[in-house]
Amino acid sequence: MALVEPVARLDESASWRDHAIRSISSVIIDAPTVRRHKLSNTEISHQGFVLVRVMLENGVEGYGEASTLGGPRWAEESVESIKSAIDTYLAPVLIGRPAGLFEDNALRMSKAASRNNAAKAAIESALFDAVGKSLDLPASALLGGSVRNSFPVVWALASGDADQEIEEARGKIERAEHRIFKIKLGFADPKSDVARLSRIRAALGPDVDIIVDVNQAWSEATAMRWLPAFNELAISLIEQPLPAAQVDQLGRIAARTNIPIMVDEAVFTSSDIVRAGQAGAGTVLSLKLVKSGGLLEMKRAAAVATAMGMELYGGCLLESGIGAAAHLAVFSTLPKLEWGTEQFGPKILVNDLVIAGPTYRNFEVHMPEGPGFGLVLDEDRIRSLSRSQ
Ligand code: MUC
Ligand code: MG
Repeated sequence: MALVEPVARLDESASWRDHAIRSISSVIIDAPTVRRHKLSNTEISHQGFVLVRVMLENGVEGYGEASTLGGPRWAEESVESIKSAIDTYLAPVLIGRPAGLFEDNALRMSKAASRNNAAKAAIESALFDAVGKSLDLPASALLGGSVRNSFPVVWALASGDADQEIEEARGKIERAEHRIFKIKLGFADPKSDVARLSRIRAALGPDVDIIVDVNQAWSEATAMRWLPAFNELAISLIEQPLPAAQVDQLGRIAARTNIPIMVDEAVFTSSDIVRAGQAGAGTVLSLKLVKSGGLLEMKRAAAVATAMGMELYGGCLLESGIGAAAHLAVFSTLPKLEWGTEQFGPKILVNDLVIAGPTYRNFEVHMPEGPGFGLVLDEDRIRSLSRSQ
């Protein structure tokens, strides 16, 4: 009860009225990628986003983005379902509310719709951006303040063609953009996957860090048979080899291998983290806004994982500079992010959706500077890639 009073009084104060949400709009964007990007269960040549704009009464606009991978394939949300959830259920419960009551706004969204995490995260991102800009503060300051501004950044090799992947990786190393590579597996049979991996390791040499992502494609038996080969290839991390629901089976695999296992699709909520931790299913967690459903919840997920003894990896779902900046704002506030981040999404797009956003140099991604997320949108590009309403 104690909380109700101050919140009610704040609602009436002039500055909270200035920060009240006047409108929330959303648009679907289809952005071409520089090459085909393959996962075990889908492949894309266009990335789908929903761009959210929140306008406050003071005239300040904040941006958020929901990313999907191959329609409702990587997770259950698609750009169409995200837009519909935002327009029909989530925006109406927030209009007129003070944008900076982040927790209260998140509660309202959870009451209006269960799950729909990407949709909620896109709105909450736009709220943080708008309030940060209104207060002339970076969004990270509203999340506890940054402890770092740049991060070692992973690149994913995902064409399935070893020659192309070797050339792509060499280019990234030469330009000092990336020297940690995540190789997508599971779209070919395990024997071909291991052969492809061996060719890449031989070509790139022993000093390059290689992690693999199987995107749930293997059974426990397949993992038992093929994971030992990864030791010889000096693979440093194995991401989500088994189906998301098979947490106990993943625990048994983790107990048998010397290489750390990272849980991705298996873990969306904090309860999932506890369950995975108890089953010994993973020693590393991939953090993503589309899983947590918001910036605050992603921070909580990081804390729960750390308490369960897991290390943290800054995941992505191929966001543009808009979603990448929102992730980096949260990652920058985490006391530990042992595995860096894979926020390379802006670079897989033929053209990013921002003119000012994250930058890539010295093998790191650098957070944009400035109030909110520090973004300047490429409005012409966005217009040309937006679906007609
Ligand atoms: C995933 O499963 O990790 C992130 C990078 C990438 O290539 O795919 C995504 C999703
Ligand atoms: Mg993954």
